[in-house]
Amino acid sequence: MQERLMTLQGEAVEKIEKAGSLKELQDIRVEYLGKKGPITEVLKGMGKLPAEERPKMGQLANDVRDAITQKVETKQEKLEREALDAKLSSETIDVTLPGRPVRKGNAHPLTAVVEEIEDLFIGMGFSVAEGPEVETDYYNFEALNLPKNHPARDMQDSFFITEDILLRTQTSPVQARTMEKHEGRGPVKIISPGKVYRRDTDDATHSHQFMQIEGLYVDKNVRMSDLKGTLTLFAQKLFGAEREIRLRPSFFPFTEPSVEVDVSCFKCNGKGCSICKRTGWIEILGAGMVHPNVLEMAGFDSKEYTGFAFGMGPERIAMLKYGIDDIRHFYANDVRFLEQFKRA
Ligand code: FA5
Ligand code: MG
Repeated sequence: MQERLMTLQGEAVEKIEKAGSLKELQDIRVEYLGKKGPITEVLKGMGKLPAEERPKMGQLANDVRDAITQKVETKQEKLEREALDAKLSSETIDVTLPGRPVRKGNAHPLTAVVEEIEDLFIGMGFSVAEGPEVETDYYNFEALNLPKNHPARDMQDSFFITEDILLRTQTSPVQARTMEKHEGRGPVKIISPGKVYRRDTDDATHSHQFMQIEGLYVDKNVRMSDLKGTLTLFAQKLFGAEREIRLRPSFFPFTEPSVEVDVSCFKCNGKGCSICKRTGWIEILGAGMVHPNVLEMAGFDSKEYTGFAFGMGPERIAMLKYGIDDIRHFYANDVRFLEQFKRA
């Protein structure tokens, strides 16, 4: 019996040493130490031994079992450590590898120009106001001194939704809405960027949907010279410190007098080139002194208050600033176009 035990121990130790995985080791443990294993078998046969040999044999069987258990545990630790080392080394991050660059987007050129213009006017004390794109006939036209059937409505061909609701053709309705909120008390000093819609045929300089930026300053003693000063600063900040502006008489129903504002050509400095069509001047916006009817309709006393207003098309301004030859580039979302406007 002693011999049998020693052979079993030798076999088990040899197998344990050869075991290459935790699974294999587990199987060996079950094979030798399990309920149906040879050691249990030996212990069961103990009864057949003479009484004086039993303690000695029992001791030996226990020693063999302990030795095998000990060996399994040592091997198990070793295998676990190896598995962990392998995992750690395979998951190591090599921080010296070059990174994969993340493609960065940039602001849409139109957004960039609108934000630049906003910042500029905020710096002059204006705040930003907004209004709805689906507008009533009242705010888009009537409150701006354009009663129903007024011939000047033809200047802006409109998308009507019902007889009284339309897609706004201009940002000027925000003037009327903002003044109403002030309930006859100045100052009102806002700019209002946003989308507008007209039934214009799309071509290189026209779109049926485009942006405008409205400006409005109403207070006591606001004069035409304030308008000129404000717009001169605007033109110089946007197109260069040497720029001048000139005001040409024009017509808008909501301003009196009304003007078109030109900036001296930034390309040829006024000498005449293809950008300014040889005139030395480029038209950038429409403006004027707020019509007394518009002030009164919005609840302002036109004997006490005066104001100036202006409206510009940021697409046209961006086209001038960046030399873009077709307004449709803004809406086509071609990355080859958009990526040219990455700011440093
Ligand atoms: C107006 O819309 C007036 N509300 C501007 C104004 C405001 C005048 C306040 C006085 C006081 P006008 O129709 O000219 O004006 O349009 C203003 C600008 O919008 C134009 O100078 C142009 O830059 C732009 N614009 C007009 N139509 C289109 C179009 N179809 N596509 C792109 N831009 C356009
Ligand atoms: Mg015009």
